[in-house]
Parts: sequence; C-alpha cells; structure tokens
Amino acid sequence: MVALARSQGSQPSAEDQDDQDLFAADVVGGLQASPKRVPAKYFYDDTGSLLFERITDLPEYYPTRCEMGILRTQAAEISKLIPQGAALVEFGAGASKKARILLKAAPQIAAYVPVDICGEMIEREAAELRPDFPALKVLPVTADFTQSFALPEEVSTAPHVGFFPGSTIGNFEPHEAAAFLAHAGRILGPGARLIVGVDLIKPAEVLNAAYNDKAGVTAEFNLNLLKRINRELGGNFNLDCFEHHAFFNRERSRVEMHLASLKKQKAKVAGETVEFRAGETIHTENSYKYSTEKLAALARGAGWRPLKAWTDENNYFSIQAFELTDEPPPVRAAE
Ligand code: AVJ
Repeated sequence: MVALARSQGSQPSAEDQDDQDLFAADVVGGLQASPKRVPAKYFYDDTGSLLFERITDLPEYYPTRCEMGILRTQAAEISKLIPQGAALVEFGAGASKKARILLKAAPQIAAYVPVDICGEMIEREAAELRPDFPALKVLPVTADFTQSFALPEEVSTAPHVGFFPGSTIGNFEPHEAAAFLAHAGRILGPGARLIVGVDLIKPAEVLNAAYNDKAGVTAEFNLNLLKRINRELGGNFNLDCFEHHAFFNRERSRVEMHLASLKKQKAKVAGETVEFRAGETIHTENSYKYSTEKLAALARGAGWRPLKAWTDENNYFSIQAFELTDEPPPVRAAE
C-alpha cells in the first residue's frame, strides 16, 4: 500500500509514515533478536502479492487448487449451513475469488462484508462483485482483522457467518490461532457460524515440494522481502548472498521458510548494522499444518462447536465449519 502511494507520486500520509515506522521497528527488532526473524506479513508489498498469486498457480503448490476444488464440489453442502439472510464476513479478504464460489452457491446470503487492511483492494473487488450479484449488499470494511472492528450497522441483525479461507490461520502460532478464533467469535457474536480453510499434515515430500518449486517463484517471494527492506528501509542486503530455505518441521507441524546467509557478512538496515554468521538464517515464515481434530480442539477452546469438515480426495486440505456455542472467552492480558 505504501509502495503504491509512492509510485503514484503522492506525499506519504501520516498513516503511511506510521506503517513505515512499524515496519522499520519490526525488521530492526527481528534482526537484532536471536534467532533472527521478520514477520511474514511483510512479504506482501505489490511485488510480493503478485509473486504469491504466481505461487498459487504452481504445479507443486496444491493448497489453493485443493481449497477451490473443495469449495466447488461441496458448495451445496456448505450452503446448507448458511442461514437465510446471512452476512458473510471474510477475514483478510484480498481478492474475493473464494467468496464468489460461496456467494453463487448460497443465494440466501444477503450481505458480503470483506474485511482487509488494504481498503483500496477491497473497494476495487467490491466494485467488480456488485454487478455480478445485484441482490447482494457488498459492504467492505477497511481494518486489520486481527484487531477489533465493528461490523456495518446494516448487518447488525443478520445471522453472521465468518469466512477465513487460504489457511491464513496457519501463519499464526497455535496459541495465536486460538486467540484469533476467540476474537472472531467476539466480532461475529452469539449464534454465529465460521468457515475456515486449513492445510492438513501430509507427507514431507509433498510439503517440501510445495515450498521449493522448480521454477523458483517461492525463492523469489522469500528474497523479495530483502528487496523490500532495501527499498523501503534503506537496506543494503546483497540478494546474491542469501538463499531460500524451506522445509517441513514435523515435530512442530509447520513448514518453515528462512533466508540463509551464504557467508559471514554485515548488512545495514534503517541505520543499524546487522551481522550474519555463515549459514545463519532469518526466519521469515511459519505455515502450520493441522489435523482436522487439532483444529477442532483449538476451535472448541475458543467457544466454537465443530459442525462439519470436508477434504479433497488426497486429504491435503480441509474446509471446516463451526458454530459459536458459548460466549467466547474474555480477552486475556497476554493477547
Ligand atoms: C498464504 C500463508 C497460506 O503458508 O502456504 C506460500 C504463503 N508462503 N508459499 C502458505 C506462502 C510460501 C501461504 N499462505
């Protein structure tokens, strides 16, 4: 978003400046920590978002195809769990490709509420959705979906159905995922339903191939983080001196992505010097993989009762539906 504002030649706004300060603080803090790390959310500048789009088309990267396949084949079944007049609230909507499948299959949905930090993108998507679904109210909300936000007034009395596809939940630590599910419950309210897309545990070869594609797009996606740091934070990382590493850590049930330093070296970022040992890595992403049972257990702890789960023929990916039973647990100080 910041990059877009710049490329349009406009002055950075106060908000952009805050975003940029936070980016600098997160990167410097993460690179001074041991082991070194940078939050995965910073992958998604304009180039990173385009690279991720390309990843979803790669032959090795099964999650997007599997999830779309499940949504298409199970659309009628999923639709049965969506009440008449419902508002579908998508957390981190981005491009609404997956929501479109549900909206087509469930004409009883009265309103679609895409929630995303990038207001420009969801407004653009909304403008494309409206003519295709003339009876649907499309009510975008610009917000960080991990923070609290208000649903539009117009859907306050409608049944609420949350939608969180893409295994984005896998980017959270398990305790954060539990906290997010409780948070979603507080936003959606009593009686709500929730549809979550989650990547499943599977043979390591399949996972390792998905994050080490032959065409090298995932490597480019990972290294683009350093490019972004160089451009936006005045960094001087030499991209030829870092290498993409991705592997399934079965003990922790996650695919880890790292950038490994090919030699002992120093780099400057936001005025600070960071030193690397040969082989030292920057941990850039965790992508947790769940069993259906493990996710259901997390959800139960957050007040959600499992209703149904669907998978593809290989059991690679799952779509899971829940219903809010109890009041969600109160916010704890640690959250
Ligand atoms: C968008 C977080 C689901 O973890 O598979 C793809 C991001 N990283 N290839 C994932 C990603 C490397 C993706 N998520």
